[in-house]
Amino acid sequence: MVIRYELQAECDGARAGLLHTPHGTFKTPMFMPVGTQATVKTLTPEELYAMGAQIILSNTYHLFLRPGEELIRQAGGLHAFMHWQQPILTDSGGFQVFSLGQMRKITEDGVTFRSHLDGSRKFLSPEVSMDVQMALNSDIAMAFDECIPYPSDYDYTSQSTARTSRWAQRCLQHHHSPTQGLFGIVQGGMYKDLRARSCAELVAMDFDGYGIGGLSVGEEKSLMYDILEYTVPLLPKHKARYLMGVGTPDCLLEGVARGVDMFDCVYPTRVARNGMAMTKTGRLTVRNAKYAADFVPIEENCDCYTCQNYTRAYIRHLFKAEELLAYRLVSIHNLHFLLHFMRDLRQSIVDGTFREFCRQFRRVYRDR
Ligand code: PRF
Ligand code: ZN
Repeated sequence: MVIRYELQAECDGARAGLLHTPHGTFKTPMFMPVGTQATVKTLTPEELYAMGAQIILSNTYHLFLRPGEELIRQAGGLHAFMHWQQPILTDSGGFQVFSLGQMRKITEDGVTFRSHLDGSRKFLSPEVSMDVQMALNSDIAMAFDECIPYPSDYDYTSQSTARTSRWAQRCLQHHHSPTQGLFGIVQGGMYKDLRARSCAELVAMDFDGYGIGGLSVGEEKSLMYDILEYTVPLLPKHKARYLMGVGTPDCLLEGVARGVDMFDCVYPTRVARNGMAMTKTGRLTVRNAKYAADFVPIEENCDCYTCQNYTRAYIRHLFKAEELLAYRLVSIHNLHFLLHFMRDLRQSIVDGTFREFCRQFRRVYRDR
């Protein structure tokens, strides 16, 4: 088996484990920084590694359109191409084609769409997605799915979820790589019976792990938590569960509390480039005028490179002047913050103090 999940500790529904991959082992629960274009924006792999990143995510959709998977195959795969020798997970394109592709048309066969780069006609299907991901040679490939928009009616959700299961079967049939695992993706929208059917069908196919898709698509957080709480227990205990596209501290904590092992999100790096820093008490908009003469770090007691060396006043100045260092400094802080947050979460599971950790977090963290 290429991918193996090892459960180490459980505490109040949360679990700590290890995920073994061809490029090494990482600790779960884990947050995966997003490197859409084969780079985590503004950061070098050395910097990522130093702040505790153990696995990153990249995107089939983007690399398929540019520079093309054949070029990356020629480079020796994605790890060599981007100079990151730790594990990589690639998303299948089944989300980006729906959020970025233009004039898309879904059939049983796959999705025809126009490239958001040059408008040219493209086609993605379970087979194409597997071929691209095998060429990239990521450690974990994701099945090609449809991420259903929210809200969607029962009938559409039912049809789409059934098709995602058929696509998952085709992915499994087409996938053949001794150096890459394959995760299925559960869909089913906000309907519990469809979630249950999706889980049953995918679990029967025996994937190496399971993505939980179709959440964090605009629904209320309470609804997401409810669907998640219903879905996770339907997945096998001895395989990893990955909540796709989730990355705010409160959602990470609630996901971990419900038994999720992996997460990814552009949130920490995207908001960083808008001048927003993540802290234990919530977000801090370092661009704000009130920080103009605030000569303290973004967050006291943060041992990231940014907080060790720069003040809010200086970083605000960089944003105002549109200096490139601004984006780097806040990206460094935000990823450091989130990766260390996950590390502390994990430790509390191992120590049996997860409930205390949650209570403490909920007391100080403000969403806005
Ligand atoms: N499917 C895939 N990627 C995703 C999602 C999904 O449903 C989501 C949903 N939040 C994020 N990324 N393939
Ligand atoms: Zn910091």
